[in-house]
Amino acid sequence: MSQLLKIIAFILCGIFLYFAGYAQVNADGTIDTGDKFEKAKLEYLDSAEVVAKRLEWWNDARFGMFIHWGLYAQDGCFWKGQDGRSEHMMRNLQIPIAEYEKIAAKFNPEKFDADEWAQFAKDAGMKYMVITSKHHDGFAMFNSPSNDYNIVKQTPWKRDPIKELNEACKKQGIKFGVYYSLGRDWHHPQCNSNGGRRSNVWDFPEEEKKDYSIYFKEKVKPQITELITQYKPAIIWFDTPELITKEQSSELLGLIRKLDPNCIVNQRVGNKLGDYAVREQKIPKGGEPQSWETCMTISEIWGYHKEDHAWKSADSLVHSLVDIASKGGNFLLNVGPTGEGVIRQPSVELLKEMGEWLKVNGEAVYETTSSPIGKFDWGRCTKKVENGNTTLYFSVFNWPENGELFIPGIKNEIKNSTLLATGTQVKAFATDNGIKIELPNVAANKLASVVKIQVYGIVK
Ligand code: FHN
Repeated sequence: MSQLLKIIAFILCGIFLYFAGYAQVNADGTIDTGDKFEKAKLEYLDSAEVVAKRLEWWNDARFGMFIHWGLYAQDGCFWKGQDGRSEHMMRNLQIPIAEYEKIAAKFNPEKFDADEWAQFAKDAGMKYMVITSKHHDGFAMFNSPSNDYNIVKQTPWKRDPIKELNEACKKQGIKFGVYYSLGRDWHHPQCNSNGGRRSNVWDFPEEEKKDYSIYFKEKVKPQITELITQYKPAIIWFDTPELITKEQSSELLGLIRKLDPNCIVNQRVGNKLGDYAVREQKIPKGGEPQSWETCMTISEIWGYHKEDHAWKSADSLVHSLVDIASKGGNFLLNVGPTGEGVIRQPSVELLKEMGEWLKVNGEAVYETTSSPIGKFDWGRCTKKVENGNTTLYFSVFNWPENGELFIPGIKNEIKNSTLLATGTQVKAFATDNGIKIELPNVAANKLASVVKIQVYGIVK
């Protein structure tokens, strides 16, 4: 099939999948399954109590740092002057393995400072970190004795950033996790995918002869064992499970549970298994039937692309964090460090602004549960129950001009009502069908201001 026909077929396929609601065509041209396949409720291999216990700290944490870092960052997703569009550069430009490996020979991120990255996460108010230990290009960003295609063996830098970040996060009291691309590996000859659409078919064109179980045995299981035994991560964040069978997903989960029963595994271990659901680049309309997390880029592209300046705003990021928390989810916000090992300044500033907001208002996010009364066009509600009484946090995005808020459906007796940022009292009184709150003229914070209402009893 000529190259042009291939491109037309790819576009038509993307349009079909897009309008079928089964996929989104991303800015970088990749087609992801999006959330459609992940809507199903998770099946657990453990009891619900065991899963809940494992997720306790994670559900309290609410906010984490995602990091996409790899060889594609060397020249900002460009290769020989060609735009690779994203961390999918190797596939987007069909770069032969022999050529792509040459990038490793030059990869020397001398400005990398694990303590600095962990400090950025800490200052942002993030409670955990998840970094790509191996993305789709198959290159291990950690010391992998089972596979020489790794950062210690192949680069002049010869350091293990996963080890260094794990130690730096411990010093900051931040939980450390690793991302692992499960069903896409463009370095291993046996890693196949649906119709080859997401495989390396340029070095290994005979897709039908590939046997995923060989890749699974030779690379996946040894590297997951290394990641757990070498770094004891709090989370293994699998991605793109593709063709993995239910038996393989179960086997992998069993291996992880055996090595570390406390290690949290996301649902992209495949086949509806895992401890929590993943939503990508989007926030669900309502609550989810299980623990869940939205992962999102801070700009447009996951990996560092040197022309990606589409930074999100601090208020939209804070609103997303609160919106997600109000629906009982976690926010995993991604940065893409450069080939020199630098997290770009606009990301640092946005993280700092979020951290400053959380320093004052974090009580309305951390250790909260979802809103018992839905959402409002002016903001969101999160909840805490302590000693049989309820605290509701109303994060106001749009400060009402008339200086009033009305909260329908709450009949509980009011114990106290304050502005979280200052502790100053606000007038709140019960009406026949809810609570009326009188606010000062000026919002306490330009990003979002929180009104804290404590009532007697439980608000369901
Ligand atoms: O293809 C990957 C993509 O590069 C990125 O890693 C995201 C992050 O969740 N996961 C896949 C797209 O769904």
